[in-house]
Formats: sequence, structure tokens, C-alpha cells
Amino acid sequence: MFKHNGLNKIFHLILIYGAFSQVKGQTTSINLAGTGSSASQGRVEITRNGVTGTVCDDRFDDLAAAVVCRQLTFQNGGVAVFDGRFGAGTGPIWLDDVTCQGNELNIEQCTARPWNQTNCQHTEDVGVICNVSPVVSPSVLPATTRAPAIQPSNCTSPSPNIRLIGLTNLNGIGFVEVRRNGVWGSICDDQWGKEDAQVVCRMLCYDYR
Ligand SMILES: [Ca+2]
Ligand SMILES: [Ca+2]
Repeated sequence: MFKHNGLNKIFHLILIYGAFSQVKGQTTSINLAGTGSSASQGRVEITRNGVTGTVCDDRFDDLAAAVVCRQLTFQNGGVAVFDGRFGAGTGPIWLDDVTCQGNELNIEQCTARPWNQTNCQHTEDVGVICNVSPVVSPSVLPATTRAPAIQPSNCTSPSPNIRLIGLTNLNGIGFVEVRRNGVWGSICDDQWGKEDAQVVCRMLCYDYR
């Protein structure tokens, strides 16, 4: 009889947890939006109790991006993009100072300030670019596509209008972005070759080999 009551309690706890999870799932959803967005990239938007808002880029890194991507069914990680790269959103800035371990199943499991308490503006709305195919390890890329990891010490003025977007631990490897009139954008790969990569490397003080 005692054992039976104990099992009942556990069963009730499971039921209560299940109900809580279900309510959470119904009231909070995540989505990617903004200029240049697609199913796998865009400004991170969270709809909570019917109100759509954004996430601040403070502390948000590629580990947090991986969690958002996982929620959106992209299992192979992603990169965080900052400063409203996909345009500034509207509504509340739901989360700020988001810090994730990277293995969370939901952005709500990461640490952050309390909901809707930030010191951010919408110009800081964070975006993510999810990897849509398995990550290719740099070590298996042809050597000619890799830049050396060390920037020469005589580099005093890397161009402020070009940058590499990618995993932060891969120094000198990434997607190329250029800034025009204050707006960062990508470069199409049509006709792109070794000479073009050399120019980018030179602008960023990398010694292309
Ligand atoms: Ca910021
Ligand atoms: Ca902050």
C-alpha cells in the first residue's frame, strides 16, 4: 500500500512536469526573420504569450547559435551574427546576455537576464546562420583554401570594411563580408578564385599561401 502511494506521487509529479512543459511549448516559439533571412538564417525572434520580440547580441556566441539552430531542427551548429545584421526587429528585446553551453535543447535553458530586462537596443538584435549540412573539418579542406592561423605582427591596419564570419576558433577562415555605407553584406562565390582570396587575406593582414 505504501509502495503504491509512492508510485502515485511520482506519477503525479511526472504529470505536473508534463503539463508545465506543454504550456511552455505553447506560449514560446522561436523563428528567424529579417532582411536576407531564410529557414536557416536570420534575426532570432521569440514569440512569447503572443508577443514577438528579439534577442540582444551581448554575450551571444556560436554556442548559443547552435542551440537556436537545434531548436529549428538544424543539428550541425551555426554562427552568431551581431549588430542587427539581418535588420533591427521591433517589440520587446526578450533576452539579453544569453550564455549557453551549446548542448541545451532550448534557448530558455541557457542563462540570461530575466525576460524583457536588457540594456540593449534593436540595433543589437542577434542573428544566426545555421549550418545546413554537416560541418567539414578544416583539416580535410584542400590546403590552398586555408589561410594561416597567425596574423603577422607587422599588421597595423586591417581594413575596417571587410571581415570573416565563422567559428571563432578558426582564425583566418570564414565567410567574407564587406561593409558599404555602414551595412555588412556577403560576396557571391561566382568567379571567385585564389587571387580574390589573396586580396581579402591581404586586407586582413593574413599572409596567403
Ligand atoms: Ca551588443
Ligand atoms: Ca547586455
